Amino acid sequence: MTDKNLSPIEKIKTESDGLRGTIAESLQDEITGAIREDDQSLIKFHGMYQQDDRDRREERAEKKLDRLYSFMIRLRLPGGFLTAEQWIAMHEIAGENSTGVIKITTRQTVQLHGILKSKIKPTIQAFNAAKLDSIATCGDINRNVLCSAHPKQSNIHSEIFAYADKISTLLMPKTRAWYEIWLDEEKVLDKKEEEDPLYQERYMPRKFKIGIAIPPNNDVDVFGNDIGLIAIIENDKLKGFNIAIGGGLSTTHGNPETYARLGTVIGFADSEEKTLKAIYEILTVQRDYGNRSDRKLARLKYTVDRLGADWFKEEVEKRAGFKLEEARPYTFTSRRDYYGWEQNHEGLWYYTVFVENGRILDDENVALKSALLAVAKTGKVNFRFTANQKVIISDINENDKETIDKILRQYKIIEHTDNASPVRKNAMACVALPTCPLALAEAQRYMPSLITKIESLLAKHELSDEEIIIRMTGCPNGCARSYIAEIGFVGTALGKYNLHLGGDHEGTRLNKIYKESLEEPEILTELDGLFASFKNERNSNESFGDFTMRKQLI
Ligand code: SRM
Ligand code: SF4
Repeated sequence: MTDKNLSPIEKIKTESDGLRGTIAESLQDEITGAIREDDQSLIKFHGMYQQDDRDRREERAEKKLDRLYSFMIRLRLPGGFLTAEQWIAMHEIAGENSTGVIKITTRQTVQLHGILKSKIKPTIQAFNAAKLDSIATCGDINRNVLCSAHPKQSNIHSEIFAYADKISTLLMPKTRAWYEIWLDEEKVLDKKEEEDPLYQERYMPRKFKIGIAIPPNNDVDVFGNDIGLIAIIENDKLKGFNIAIGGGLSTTHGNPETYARLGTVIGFADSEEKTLKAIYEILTVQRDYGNRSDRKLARLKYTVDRLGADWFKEEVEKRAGFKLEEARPYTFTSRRDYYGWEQNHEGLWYYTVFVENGRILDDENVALKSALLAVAKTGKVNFRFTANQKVIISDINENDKETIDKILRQYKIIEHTDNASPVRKNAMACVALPTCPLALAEAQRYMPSLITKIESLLAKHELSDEEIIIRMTGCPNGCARSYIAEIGFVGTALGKYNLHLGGDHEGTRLNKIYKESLEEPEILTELDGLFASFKNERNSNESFGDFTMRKQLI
């Protein structure tokens, strides 16, 4: 590939002086709430996005005012774990510097929105004081590493969970830019200290995502990741991981070259050393062979399909110096969260809270944010985020369970969780409007009311107990993984959605477009008919997704 063909972001990365660019100067500029254009690409590697309030664009344009710029900051939380102390810090930071809403993402971490330029540095410094960072949570680099969240999932959950942190650490960039810019650390003078054999100066061709699943629950949607690790456990011993490559769930409307793809299992690694080495070399192969001219085709999935999964595997093995073994058998049966109280093998208690679309706030229905703060203040819990945008109050001793239960009852959290229907509990929507610049339609602001209407349809057909997985995204990028839902809504324009059908309960099948650009009345009419057929023609225990596939409705 000649330099001429490289996408403009490639030049920004290589000329950025280790991701510094002119971010420091951009921050000083008091004339605008924005930062310079090239720096907007670079701050992503620092875990931030420049955004503006899209609800207010028109009004501000009429008044000839600049857009209302602010920043979103995303934390790096491998496997989605926070201590009670960190929760309290995050609660305070959210209140002081952001919109106040703590947003759990589909990758087990937290985003704060609406942070003004002048508040970025104090926010990062406050996070750092709580031993939290936002390094590499965005940008062309390895992102937050997922791991099955529920400790009851396995007797060796903590051993497997530790891999999320190990992988995250292994794949961190070597530049000290984040520390220098946000924490005022002294500038690195000897550039050798920052030499980065993995990312070099060009970083990855595109974002890179890794998830670890602990069968039989695929709560992390492991096949939607660039690398998916499936833990193989025999007699309560971790034998190693099956490795899947090339998962990715984004498409672009009208661009047939783009597609969602589930990861391909290429083999098994039987030790920690081999697993980490294989992961590292998968990144180096993608770094060297990924498409750096067309960002739409730059994810690992396209490299794997262009060069072949067998070629890719051989190249990884050559670089790693060992061969992967044949993949071991495993079975996924679900990808749901276990709501309410659950206990793990050591007798510790866990309460999974229903959080609609991952938004933690106090609203007219429930004071979720205050409740979780009260729980954190007991100092007797940890917090774990799930890849389904929910939170688990975790690691509670038998003696402390009553105290936590009392707080949850006092704030009506138990009622709130118990009363949510199965379909609402399983649903996810991405952020979309008003902050996401790519949104074509609403998602998290609209999904709750649509679910209420879908609940009525399900009740009409006596299907209220069905665990149907419904997901919505405001554009085809797939942030709430709508392409692997049983019912997926993908925004095409304001108020319009493509309706996808046919995903399964285990996250092992992509859905397909059933009808394009439907408005709400059409969506409800379609679902009414589909639910009626499902009720009358389903096989026993058949899920809605399996039914739509068997009937070849798509
Ligand atoms: Fe995403 C871009 C939100 C998970 C695929 N995603 C964005 C941006 C940053 C918009 C932008 O580029 O300016 C959104 C910010 C909205 C906002 O205002 O907060 C955004 N993505 C999210 C989150 C917050 C959705 C949520 O409601 O939870 C998730 C944050 C995850 C995290 O903590 O790191 C989120 N994004 C995903 C996922 C799901 C996953 O990773 O399991 C996907 C599909 C899987 C995949 O990557 O293939 C996803 N986001 C994208 C893409 C398409 C990437 C591609 O391959 O083309 C974009 C657009 C881009 O990168 O150009 C995108
Ligand atoms: Fe924004 Fe689209 Fe992602 Fe939703 S799916 S958050 S609209 S980029």
